[in-house]
Amino acid sequence: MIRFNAKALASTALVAIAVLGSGSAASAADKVVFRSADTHVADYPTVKAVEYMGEILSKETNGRLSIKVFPAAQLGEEKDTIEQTQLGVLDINRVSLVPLNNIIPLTQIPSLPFLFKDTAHAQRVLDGPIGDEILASFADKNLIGLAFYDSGARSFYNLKKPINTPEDMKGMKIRVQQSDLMVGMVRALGANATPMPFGEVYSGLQTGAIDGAENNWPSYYSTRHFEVAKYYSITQHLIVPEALMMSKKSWDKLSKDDQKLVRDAAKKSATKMHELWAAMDKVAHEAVVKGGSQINEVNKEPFMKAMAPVYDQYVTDPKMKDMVARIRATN
Ligand code: GTR
Repeated sequence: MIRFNAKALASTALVAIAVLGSGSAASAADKVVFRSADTHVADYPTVKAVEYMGEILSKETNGRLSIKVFPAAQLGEEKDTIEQTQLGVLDINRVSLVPLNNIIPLTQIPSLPFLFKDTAHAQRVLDGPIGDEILASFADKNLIGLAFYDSGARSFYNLKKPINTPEDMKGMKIRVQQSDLMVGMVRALGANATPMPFGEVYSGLQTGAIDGAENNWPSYYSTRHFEVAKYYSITQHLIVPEALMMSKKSWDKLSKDDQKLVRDAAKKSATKMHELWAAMDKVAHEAVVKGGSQINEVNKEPFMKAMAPVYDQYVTDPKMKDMVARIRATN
């Protein structure tokens, strides 16, 4: 968090620029610029949505509160920025829910394969009490869960051949996000799971360190992975949202009123994200088709069956079992 005072002004170029350009609505001493991280490039919907949240905050406080987003993993890969957020070095962070799996147990639930019927079902669950419970559990780990963002569905892609059945994946080296659950999920298919930061996947594919990975259309497209790994097989095994969160240290410095403003602005940005996501999903899908990706539909049943054991392996806690049952019972 950058708080504007004489000492900070003397030492930070960013502060000086912000004050010069800020107008006179809020006095320099009151201003707070939240630093926020994102692994995605500047025009990706997640980055735009957090910037939109900043615009709302700035408008509602006459420029007293605002957000500066650092895109393209400038501040590090998700595993590192999560730690920085816990420590209060970063104020806000937008990450996938998956790299939180090893830290916050309940984040594993929406990260389970084939749990949600479709993205609309996921949205209904996450916008309701179950979503609130998951976000509230962030506080045990020095984080404040603010909102979920759309992230479509993740499918496998690789540079060797179309995947039609789990057997096609036997022995393939598949990159996964840094989470034990993801390692278990890919191993259940008989493939070799390689946990790796997002930013290393492109070169991993190029050098053959990995044969494939899994992601939604926008990420497959924006990273240019589609140029190297041409075979995209629509398994849609994961419908896992993004998480928008704040450092508890930064949160605790805010007044109750400002905390409410931040929470409300985050929720509004999630609504904005629906629009941004729908548009980008379409653009990305069309672009990879045009770019020569070989896309195939798959029968999901054998994948569901092969991945089912991860539920017994990872959902052992009664609270988690209960949540899975409640999600399945949600229409
Ligand atoms: C994307 C997600 C990123 C990152 C990435 C990955 O879908 O938006 O935050 O987690 O996946 O696979 O690492």
